[in-house]
Amino acid sequence: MNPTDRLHIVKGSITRMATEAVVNAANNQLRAGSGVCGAIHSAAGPQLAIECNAIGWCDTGKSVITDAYNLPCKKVIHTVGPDLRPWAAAKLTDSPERLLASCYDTAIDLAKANSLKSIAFPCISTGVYMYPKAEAARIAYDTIMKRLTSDYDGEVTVCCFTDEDIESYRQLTD
Ligand code: AR6
Repeated sequence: MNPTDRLHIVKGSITRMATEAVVNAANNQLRAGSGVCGAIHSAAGPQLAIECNAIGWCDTGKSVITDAYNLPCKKVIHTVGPDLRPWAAAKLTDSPERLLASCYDTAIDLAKANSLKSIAFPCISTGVYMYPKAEAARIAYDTIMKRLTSDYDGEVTVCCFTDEDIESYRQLTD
């Protein structure tokens, strides 16, 4: 199948995705928060927080993998997007663009390393972390397409939650 046919843009909740891996928009401490993270933790059940606490930390732009517990997927890949809220953005160690691209890259790296043939991403950093949605969609799309055309032979789903997110991806794929 050609790479563009292996990218799917859908609207819905990430907790319903039956892909082998689902990506969580996490924080550095891997604590259950709001948004995607809150939805994933409540659908997975309390054991997910126990495993996340044992890992304890993930750098911004990096990813870690856990079991999925009560979720329909096999594994959850937790990635920490750049936080663009003014007090946090000043502390970033690299450009927001490179850090956001690295979230998608490191999550796909883990999917590959664990032989996971399908992965669903939410729109990382575009909620609490305030990354502008259109710009985040362009970075996500470019990074995912690069991997689909080079070394990842699985399927990638971008799971949009809002009409604005879907619109951002439509403009890129039309
Ligand atoms: N399924 C898919 N997408 C969703 C869902 C859902 N159930 N719920 C919200 N979104 P956010 P971030 C969309 O804030 O910006 C948390 O507290 C939402 O519309 O979840 O990376 C973490 O613990 C938005 O487009 O993640 C961190 O502290 C996108 O998901 C922090 O927020 C991302 O919004 C991470 O912030």
